[in-house]
Amino acid sequence: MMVSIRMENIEIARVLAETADLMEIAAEDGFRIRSYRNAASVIEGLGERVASILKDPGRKVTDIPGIGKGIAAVLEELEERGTFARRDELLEKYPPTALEMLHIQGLGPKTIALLIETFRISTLDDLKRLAEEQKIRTLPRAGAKLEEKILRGIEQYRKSAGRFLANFAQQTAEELVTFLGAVPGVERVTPAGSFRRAKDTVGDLDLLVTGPGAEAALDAFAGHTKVQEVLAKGENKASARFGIEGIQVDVRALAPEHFGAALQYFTGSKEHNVALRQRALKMGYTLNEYGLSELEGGAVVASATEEEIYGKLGLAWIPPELRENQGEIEAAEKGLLPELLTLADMRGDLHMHTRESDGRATLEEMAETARGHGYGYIAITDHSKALAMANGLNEERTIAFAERVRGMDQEGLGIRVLSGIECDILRDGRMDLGDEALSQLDFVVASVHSYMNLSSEEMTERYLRCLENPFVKVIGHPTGRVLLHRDAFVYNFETVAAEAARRGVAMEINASPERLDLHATLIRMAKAKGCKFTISTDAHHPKHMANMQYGVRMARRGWLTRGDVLNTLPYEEFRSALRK
Ligand code: DGT
Ligand code: CA
Ligand code: CA
Ligand code: ZN
Repeated sequence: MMVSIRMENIEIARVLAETADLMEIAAEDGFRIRSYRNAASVIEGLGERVASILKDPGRKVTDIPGIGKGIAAVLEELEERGTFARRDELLEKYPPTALEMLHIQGLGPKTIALLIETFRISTLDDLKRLAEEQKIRTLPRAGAKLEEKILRGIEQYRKSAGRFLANFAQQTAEELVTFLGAVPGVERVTPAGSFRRAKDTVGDLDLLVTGPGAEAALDAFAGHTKVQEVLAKGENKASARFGIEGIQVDVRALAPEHFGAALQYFTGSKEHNVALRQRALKMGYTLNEYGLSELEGGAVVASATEEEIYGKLGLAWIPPELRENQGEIEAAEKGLLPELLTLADMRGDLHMHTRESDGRATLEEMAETARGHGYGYIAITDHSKALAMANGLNEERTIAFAERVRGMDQEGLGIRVLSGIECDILRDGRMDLGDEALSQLDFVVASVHSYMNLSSEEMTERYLRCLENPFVKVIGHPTGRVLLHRDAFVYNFETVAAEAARRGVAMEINASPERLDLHATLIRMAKAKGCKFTISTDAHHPKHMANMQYGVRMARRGWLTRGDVLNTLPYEEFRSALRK
């Protein structure tokens, strides 16, 4: 018999996913690449070890859905020697940095292959130097633009490496809450940290476990099949890298009497906690993860719930989204915390795409899903013609499609459907569609999708000019940021927000987890300038409508109440609240 390596599923999944990335750089067949990625995700979630199935003569790995003959051969080879021929060949040809390079915005697999083959680079620093020394522009079809893009991309990548989007964190948190909750004797599993504060991205996940089974939960976690590497394990805490993506998860076991103090402490933010501790000291207390105690004598005065702790400090309980030391403690002291809006307040979704442009579903399917979310209305906002890549609509198609939307609205489907458009704002601030077409629509979202690197002056002018168009109701994803990939546009947001408020144009909070745009700071700034908001998902598929929760949480981080957000209103009131 052969010696066997007995790799864990998670290692196998990671190797397969990595190989798929390398195959992409090597420009291999897309179908094969997908089969590797698919196999990786199937194996990552498999309840049973691949190694055991391989060992059992009565069974075949090809019986696992998603595993074909090709992958089966790879799995056998992996089991025998921990790697396989195709992967070895790829690794010989491309340095490990190639995998990192795939994460750099603006660098496609083809360019990466060309760069590696031409310059034999092996690190990101090599690549950076090449771009700085302006050597990349000598490549076919490359130019100074690509060098700039690479430099920006590397900076962005280094800044965001090791952070994860909120929806990914949510998925992982839900999976682990279920898993740990099923350990006998576990009473409660509660996410804390930046995830609980609803930050747009999280560095790691922090989970708190209570109950007599809490310590056993740490063992179960460390032994979870999707754990890549246990980083630390003690009586009270286990940390590990989890899943193919390797997100760090910290699990802490607590006694129930400390739960409130621990939840408060590990929810953070650090800045909020520092301010709260100073307040405690001034009042003659100390505050740590075990409780709030008297400085003299050490008697514990509160520790089981957050409410008691905030209460003893003379404060109303502060929603986690506000805990950034941005005035929330003062507001809690004076009883001036806002009554934050909730997901249940939302009555419509006002930014979505259908097959008419680059969406994946029909008008009818989108409306049907929206009804399932309990909404009273939606706006259909496909792209305008400047986005040719997205099959954007010209004037003629806009008018014809609006006709179809109106027809549908009149069918009485139990949901009102507004005819709309996401109209591009051209470089000079004019709208991509003429007034005649725009005037026939119920709802115009104006968005920037091009010339994103204008000077601050030009970009500010561009937005101000766009606001002059009387048909514009909302500014879509107002800063253009793409989380972990692209920074916000640089312009004078305060000036634009003030002008939008003056003209009755609302600011969008784009709920897509890749954008979350506006973010909290700018939401508060816009609100201070008098702006109203919409929260919309920018759905390109019915399932994206479920992303509303992320937009609402961002709005909460921006201190918004129901009254600040137009699409919390019932249909008629909403229509009359829109810019005239
Ligand atoms: P992340 O993970 O980078 O997205 O951000 P957080 O806020 O989840 O940070 P993390 O995971 O390092 O710690 C979770 C919370 O625990 C943090 O928000 C506050 C608290 N904490 C952790 N370490 C310290 C510390 O050294 N001092 C204070 N005051 N609080 C801490
Ligand atoms: Ca964290
Ligand atoms: Ca942590
Ligand atoms: Zn857009």
